[in-house]
Amino acid sequence: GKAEVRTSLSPLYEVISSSGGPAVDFIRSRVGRMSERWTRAALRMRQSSNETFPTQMRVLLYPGALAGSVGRRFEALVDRGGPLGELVQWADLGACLTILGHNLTFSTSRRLLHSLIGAAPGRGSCPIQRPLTFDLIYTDYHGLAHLHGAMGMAFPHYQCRFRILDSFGTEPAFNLRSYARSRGYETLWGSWGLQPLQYLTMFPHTPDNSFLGFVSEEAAREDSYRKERIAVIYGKQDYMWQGKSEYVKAISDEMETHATVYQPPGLASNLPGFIRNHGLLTQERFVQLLRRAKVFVGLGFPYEGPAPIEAIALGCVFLQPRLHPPHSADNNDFYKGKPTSRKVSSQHPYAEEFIGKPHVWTVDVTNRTDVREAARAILLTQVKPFTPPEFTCEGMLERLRGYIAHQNFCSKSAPTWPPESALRMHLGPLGQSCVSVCRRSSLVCEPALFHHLNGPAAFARLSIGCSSMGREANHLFPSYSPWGRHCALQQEPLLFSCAGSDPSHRRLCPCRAHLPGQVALCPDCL
Ligand code: U2F
Repeated sequence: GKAEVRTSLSPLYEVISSSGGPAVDFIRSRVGRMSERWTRAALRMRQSSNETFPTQMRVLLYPGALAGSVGRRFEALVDRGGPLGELVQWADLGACLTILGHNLTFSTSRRLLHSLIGAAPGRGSCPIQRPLTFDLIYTDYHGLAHLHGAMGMAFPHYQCRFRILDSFGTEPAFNLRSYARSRGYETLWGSWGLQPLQYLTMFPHTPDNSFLGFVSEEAAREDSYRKERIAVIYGKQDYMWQGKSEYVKAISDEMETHATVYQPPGLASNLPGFIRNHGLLTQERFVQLLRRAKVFVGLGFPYEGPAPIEAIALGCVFLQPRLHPPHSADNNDFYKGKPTSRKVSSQHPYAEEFIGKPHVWTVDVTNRTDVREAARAILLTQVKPFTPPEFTCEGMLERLRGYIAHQNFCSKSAPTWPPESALRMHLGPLGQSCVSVCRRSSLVCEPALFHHLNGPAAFARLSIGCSSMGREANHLFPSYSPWGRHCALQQEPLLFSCAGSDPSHRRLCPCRAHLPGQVALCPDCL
């Protein structure tokens, strides 16, 4: 069948209502709260697009983090200040796919997963693999292991249909098991050997992965002038406040300070007396609080969550700690074991780099004077609500529709999207990754274009005289090494990497332009 844009989310309610638990409750209530916005976006999409309908996909949504024993632990934390960012994404992904007209199945049960995709009991000890009835399976790293268990031998055959929700991203060097093992990139989560673009991130971290994102809040017209002298501290659990009392005090000297920290029943609060704690709020009431607030104050953790984007969308200024030296898997327990070498220079690098002032202030929070001055200056500035286009319903619909139409990881040939005409080739300076090389020219690194510059012709086009030319599996290639004028090509397509950098290599980078406020898509590529 054809995938026709829907203007109602009721097919989604039907598939998610069957399973229970606080996590699914959160997803359901978020979908309900935002359904009008999705409907409006769908109506606009119907009006504006005159293109032919794409094929309707049979899609399985399987959030593995909510299944089995991991799921029970996750569920127990939902109402106690545990992570909700992943649930935000699952809710929005479900809504987006429903609007785009696809056919959804949703499950958080391992048993159901087995009956949906597992091998049927065959004769004797030999199970029979049934053909997979889903075109696409969205899951996460936990779910990947469950799929592996359920599919057995058929797993490699079908893995090209998987899409992995992976908040912080997976860089190519960590993704290919043999390479990771021999080069010291082996981690707890990586090493599944999927195509790096099959991993979907919460923010546009490294373009080696596909940016999925979520949908932020929408400001009402009156939000920008309804502001009170209120700060809301970002931190749902006690431990996030540790070592931050000076910082919080400096802010509360300037304005009324609120919090939404989970308070276990019967236990005395550890929060300072001047904090007005609401306890953990429903998302609806949390958003109402942000509408009144002038400042949203980051404590340093959680990293890279949705809440700052929501706060900025509701007209708050986000005040956050600079992390110096930057946090990464090398020096930080949270990032340890995550398949990325990314260095995080503040609590929310996306907010810092892609949004910035006047909406985002990144300060040294150990410096009381800096904090006080920032707080005072913020109180004196008028700031309008701001939502990057890529975090609206329209933005997410456009992006996901593009991915579903054009990303095909089951084809054996090199990717054809985006087209070669989008390629802007750059030779970076020593030590820089293609992520930063392209960004410096206001472009974005596009891993699907690497294969066009992985040959001697590319070096010639840049007028580089190579004294020697080699081919090797190395996540820094293609690149040029000025010592000995050595040119190196990539042998293993899975190792094409935007993120890779090294002091002795000049990377050859496939950059492309992007739509304003939508890094995932290039102009003329849809
Ligand atoms: C991130 O997870 P978090 O859940 O900690 O991210 P937040 O930005 O704190 O908030 C997620 C949602 O929780 C909502 C709020 C956000 O959409 O509207 N909320 C709420 O409903 N009630 C409240 O009182 C306060 C907030 C990230 F998303 C994960 O990927 C990471 O694992 C985690 C750790 O870094 O951080």
